Amino acid sequence: MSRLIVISNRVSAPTSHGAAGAQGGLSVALAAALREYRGIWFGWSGQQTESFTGHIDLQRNLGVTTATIDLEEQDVDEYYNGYANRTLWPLFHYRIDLAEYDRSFGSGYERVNHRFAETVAPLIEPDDLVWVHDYHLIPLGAQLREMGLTNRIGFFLHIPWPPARLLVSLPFHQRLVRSMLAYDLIGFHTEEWLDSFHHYVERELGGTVHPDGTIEVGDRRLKAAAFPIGIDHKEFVEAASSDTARAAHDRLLKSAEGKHIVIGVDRLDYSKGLAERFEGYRRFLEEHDNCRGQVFLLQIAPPSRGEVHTYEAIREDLDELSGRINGEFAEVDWVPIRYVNQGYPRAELAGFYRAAKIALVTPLRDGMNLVAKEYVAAQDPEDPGVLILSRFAGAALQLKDALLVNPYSKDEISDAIAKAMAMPREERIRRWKAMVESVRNEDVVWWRHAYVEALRGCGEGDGSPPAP
Ligand code: GDG
Repeated sequence: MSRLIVISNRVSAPTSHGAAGAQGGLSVALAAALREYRGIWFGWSGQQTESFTGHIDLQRNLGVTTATIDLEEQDVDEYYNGYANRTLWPLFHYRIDLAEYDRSFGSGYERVNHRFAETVAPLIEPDDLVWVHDYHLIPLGAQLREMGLTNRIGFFLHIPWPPARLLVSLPFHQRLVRSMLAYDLIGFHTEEWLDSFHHYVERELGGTVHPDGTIEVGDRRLKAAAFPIGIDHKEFVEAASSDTARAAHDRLLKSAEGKHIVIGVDRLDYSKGLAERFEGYRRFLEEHDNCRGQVFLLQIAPPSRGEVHTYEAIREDLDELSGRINGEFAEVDWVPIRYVNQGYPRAELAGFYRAAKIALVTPLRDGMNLVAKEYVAAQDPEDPGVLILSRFAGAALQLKDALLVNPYSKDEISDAIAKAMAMPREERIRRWKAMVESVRNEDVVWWRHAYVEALRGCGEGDGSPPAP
């Protein structure tokens, strides 16, 4: 069987104590894929050096080989903090107002992709399957082709693909998208992002999309398809019933003193709609004064990308907003929002999810959103909580039995909280059963098999993902 070479911006070597802090399920999932297919996980170490050396740090931990490189400070500023997180991230999340265009970002992005290509190419053997991840590395496939690689190379985008009308606001957008034609298979989370990609290819590149998912532009033929990522359901259910989870659950419930817990867990990021969520919750408190003192919002929001100014700004805004709401409504024995800027180990998180009667997962735009699926997985089947989910998260296409809301509407958020608080147990169970079936069936193991087998089949079969 061919080896799998996974390439992503950051690499997290697996540890025996599992993922802690703000590390998500994706790194656990990729490590599992590498164990299964053997191979190497290549990317940036997260460390900076004075000047780029190309030195590869090869390590083997718990059956996974990782190969990492350090980057220069200028690389990190222009490629990671710059083009990836100040240009592409906001634009792809429909925030053209926040997207910054700077010539040095674009050249830094190209340069680092080239550095990745040059250093990883010698590690790749002719039969290897190469799987490139996310918006940091869009042009990498084309750079590897320039170095003569003829392997099957796939790309997976973890964030939304924006509508063509937005994407054209990016300088050199055609150059970026044309570079993607070097891949054999491009994966998105949902049909919606896939449709937007098709639309761009037809409208801006004059390409053709065939009914079997093949895309043709000039003499290039490739596949694009939707592969909705899942969580490791089995692992998460186990984590939720561990002693650590039980202790976290009991600690939170004890401190709640009988009040309903509404939970939110998000990296501190403007795409997650935290300010809008707080405003929606404030509307709920205004409209349901009988519920004040009966409920509180626990918002866990570990900071991310602190080097980028907009992230500092959102942090300040949220500090202020949560403080204002608490000042406005708090009583001597009740605070409406517990706003926590730190990460917790996964098992503790699972315990918190289980203790919460309601989850507010209301991103303004999200490729998928794994928190929604983790919340569902962690519930007690006899007495599950209610998921309130943004209709603009990729997960909303699978979790149709959540209470779907427009995250920009305070009224919808407020009404959904009220509905969730009053929802009878039978209805909660019925909705949860429908949701957990998709979380269980379309889990991360299904996702990686579907993608890797489709990549392997490129040029042979029709490349479409197998049924779950
Ligand atoms: C990108 C896309 C897509 C959060 N706080 C803690 C913690 N987390 C974990 C969650 C979850 C992960 O972080 C967040 O995943 P999301 O999917 O919700 O969001 P992004 O980080 O934006 O991920 C997204 C994803 O890629 C995968 O393709 O779904 O749309 O934006 O796993 O649990 N984990 C721990 N402690 C915390 O305090 N341990």
